[in-house]
Amino acid sequence: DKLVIATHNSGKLREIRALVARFGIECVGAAELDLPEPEETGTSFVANAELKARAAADLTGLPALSDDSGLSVDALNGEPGIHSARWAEDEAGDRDFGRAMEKVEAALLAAGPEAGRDAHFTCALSLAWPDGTVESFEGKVFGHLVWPSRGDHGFGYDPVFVPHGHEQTFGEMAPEAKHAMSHRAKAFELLVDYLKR
Ligand code: ITT
Repeated sequence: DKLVIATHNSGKLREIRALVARFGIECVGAAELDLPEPEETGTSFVANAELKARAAADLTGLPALSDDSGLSVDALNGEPGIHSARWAEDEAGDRDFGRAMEKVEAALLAAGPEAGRDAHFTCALSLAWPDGTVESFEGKVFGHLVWPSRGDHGFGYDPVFVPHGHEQTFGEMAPEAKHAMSHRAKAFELLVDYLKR
């Protein structure tokens, strides 16, 4: 059986494919199947991941794995958080993460000199089955933000995020290094544990 990777984000798709690869499971992306993007009406990462996985499993009759994720900045009360993609959008809906990273920097400057740089990424992975069941798993990675941004690996906010205990941003790390510690990899480990049980 095929597994639908219920995301339209090519950066996520690349990372999830790499994580799934060692299990030899055949994957197909939501964009390849021309699946619509459901509206993300949830108020948490898990709620949004579940509605995306559910929608894809219902439409295809295949198991579907979705990912809802984002960057939460302590001094901004957790924003952009579940709105991480929206912070990158202009009025036309086009995304530019250079702009999103500048907006985060500006918001931190506006928060004043005391505002710290601590932040974390969260990833909720949901696995929905055609029979209606759904399971969700959440992973986080903690670190701090740096400007100017550095590196062109990864995607999204990776060039401004330095995980605790490291010097390089996720944008500077090789994909394997990010996979060894990322929010997405941690959520995936929990998913694998569940599937083994
Ligand atoms: P789908 O809903 O189709 O999966 P999306 O990009 O709209 O794609 P989200 O609503 O979950 O997905 O948006 C999360 C945003 O947070 C995403 O666009 C990234 O810019 C950012 N993000 C998530 N994981 C990240 C990571 O590992 N590194 C950098 N940025 C990340």
